Amino acid sequence: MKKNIMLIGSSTCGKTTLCQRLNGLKIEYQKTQTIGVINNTIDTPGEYLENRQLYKGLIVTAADSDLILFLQDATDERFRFSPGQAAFFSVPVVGIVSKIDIATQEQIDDAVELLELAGCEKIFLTSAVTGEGTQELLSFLEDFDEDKILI
Ligand SMILES: Nc1nc2c(ncn2[C@@H]2O[C@H](COP(=O)(O)OP(=O)(O)OP(=O)(O)O)[C@@H](O)[C@H]2O)c(=O)[nH]1
Ligand SMILES: [Mg+2]
Repeated sequence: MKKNIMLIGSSTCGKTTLCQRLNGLKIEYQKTQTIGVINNTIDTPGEYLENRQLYKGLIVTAADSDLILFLQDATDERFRFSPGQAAFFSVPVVGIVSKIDIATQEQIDDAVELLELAGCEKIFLTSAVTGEGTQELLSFLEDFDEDKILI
């Protein structure tokens, strides 16, 4: 991946695990305490989305990103993104439904609908644990060109 990708989502939605998967690293649980970079991937703590005071940290960090991923855990009934939130960022925003290995079809469909409402231009269904859907995402990231329309 040559572009800088930033991951945003609630605590425990699977951002760090997906970062590990995308970068070919060992999958191991590690609570994210602060914004960190793994190769070209910018991992953020869930609290930055959940806490209004910290949210501006995401906006500032997004300036170094070429693409943003909004992650939603399909099994999580809380949805922290607001309608049209993707428009706050000046780069394209792609939606990721995470944990599809333990979600029902209904939960996955609901997560897709909510990410569309948040303004995501394209949505991937993934499991960072089984690897389902991550190859499609990786291929997309490899080919991503911010000058081209996503869909
Ligand atoms: N079943 C399943 N579990 C997952 C998946 N992705 C992450 N998890 C689990 O969810 C828990 C939280 O994952 P993290 O990747 O640390 O979540 P995070 O979004 O980085 O969380 P914060 O750092 O707190 O913001 C861990 O126990 C992971 O093993 C997935 O695709 N499927
Ligand atoms: Mg994390």
